[in-house]
Amino acid sequence: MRLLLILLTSLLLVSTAWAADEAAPTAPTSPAATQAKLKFEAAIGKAKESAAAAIGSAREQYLASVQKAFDTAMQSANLDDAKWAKGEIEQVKAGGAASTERAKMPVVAIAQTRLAKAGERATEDYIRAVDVVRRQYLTDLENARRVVMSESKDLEEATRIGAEIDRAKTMIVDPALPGVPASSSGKSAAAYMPPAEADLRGLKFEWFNGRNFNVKIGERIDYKIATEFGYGSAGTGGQTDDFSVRWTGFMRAPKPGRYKLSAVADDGYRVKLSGKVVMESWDSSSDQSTWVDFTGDPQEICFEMCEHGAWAMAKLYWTPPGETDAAIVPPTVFFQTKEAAKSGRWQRPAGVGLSMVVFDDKDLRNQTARDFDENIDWPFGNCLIASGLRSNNMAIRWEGFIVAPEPGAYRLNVHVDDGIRLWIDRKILMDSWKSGDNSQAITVDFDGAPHSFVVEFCVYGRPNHISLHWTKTGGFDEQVIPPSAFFLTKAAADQAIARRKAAGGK
Ligand SMILES: [Ca+2]
Ligand SMILES: [Ca+2]
Repeated sequence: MRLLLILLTSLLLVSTAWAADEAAPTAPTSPAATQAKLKFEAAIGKAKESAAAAIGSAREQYLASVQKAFDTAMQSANLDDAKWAKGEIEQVKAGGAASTERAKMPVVAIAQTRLAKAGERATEDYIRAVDVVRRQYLTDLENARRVVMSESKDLEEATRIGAEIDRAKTMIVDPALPGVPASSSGKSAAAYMPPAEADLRGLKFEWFNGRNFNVKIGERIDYKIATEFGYGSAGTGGQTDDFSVRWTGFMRAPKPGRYKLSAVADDGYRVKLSGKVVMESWDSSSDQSTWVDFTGDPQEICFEMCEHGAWAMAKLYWTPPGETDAAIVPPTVFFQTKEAAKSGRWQRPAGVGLSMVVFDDKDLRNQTARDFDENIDWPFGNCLIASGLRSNNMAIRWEGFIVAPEPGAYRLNVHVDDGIRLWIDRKILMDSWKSGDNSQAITVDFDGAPHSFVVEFCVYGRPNHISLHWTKTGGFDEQVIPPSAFFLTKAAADQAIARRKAAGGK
């Protein structure tokens, strides 16, 4: 089967890449880094073994089904079928791929489907396992670098470890990477990730000029209802005042129960669940709350807000059953379709967004959570950023790559309270690690290429928020930097740029 071939090809690609790399002269040599690499390779080996075992047993089951079909064909003297089954058995036993053409014999056809599914599952499991292993390796390398910096103070070794960190970041997550070209047919583990078209997370987000949805200007997918437009527009082409926006889609609570659902927006808002208005404050920005019994079934949601003048924001937050603190309603509950919400399958396509690490302290020492984020836009105020994560005396680091929609000068500005640091291409461009409003702006000349991007943020007390915006000189007014600008890996960013070019975009 093609799926198996793809899996085997991708395993091969990864192992080849690492074998070739081991000879690289720039490999770190310190004991901690060496140990990290050994541990890493052992874990990768284990992930491969388990993928191979899953595939092996699926192939055994397939062979048994084909054997059964062969026996049946022989009994009924159906020589054509028997011949086909015999050839298939020989081919698979010799290590070859199963036939991709759908077999005429129903038993085999069913077995083919089952084998394809098993192959898909094994690949997904493998990719997930590699990602976990990679993250551990990165943590170990960071620690090794810290050891080198504090003990032997060997700067060359620290640089080598830094290079290894960079390499490990891109090498593992996505095997179709520089140095590991995707095969001519494009078959690689990356090909397994759900394509962007199949990504049904999030809500439809539309923006309009006029306070009452007068003229629709644009739409995109948004991943949570918590955004700080600030003094900017809701999206390209939109006005910065007298506008309105609407999020629509489906939500499914993580567990059934009675939730205290709350909302706020500047200047007004209206929240509908299954078509019924549950909160409305169209002429004022005051917070409202209501109790909602979520059953675990998907529910249609519509959040509308209007902006009159000056500053603008919107936020949907809740207190889940058994919790005492309110938190922003998390992205994992929102889906574009009812079917997707029903399945609850919330899987991010490979390589999009930013990695997001949450720390329990302002010095970014004690990591408490590791997640992904679509963009940097958290008007959390007195809410938790997520249930179970404290929101004072903490810090967050976002990391990934940023791509501008077109080359040119951009004004990057951040609305933040409290501390902020921002690097592009490892150069620190914002550095204000102190309490209070630290909103500031810089000008960046972007070309069309991906640039490495890191933001660190800390909170001294409450309330607090961070929202990263940009303005394209001669292009568009200030807006929240949308999710489409962020990628986890350079390879993913390069692929997206190539796709956009192919689609005729910029
Ligand atoms: Ca405004
Ligand atoms: Ca306003």
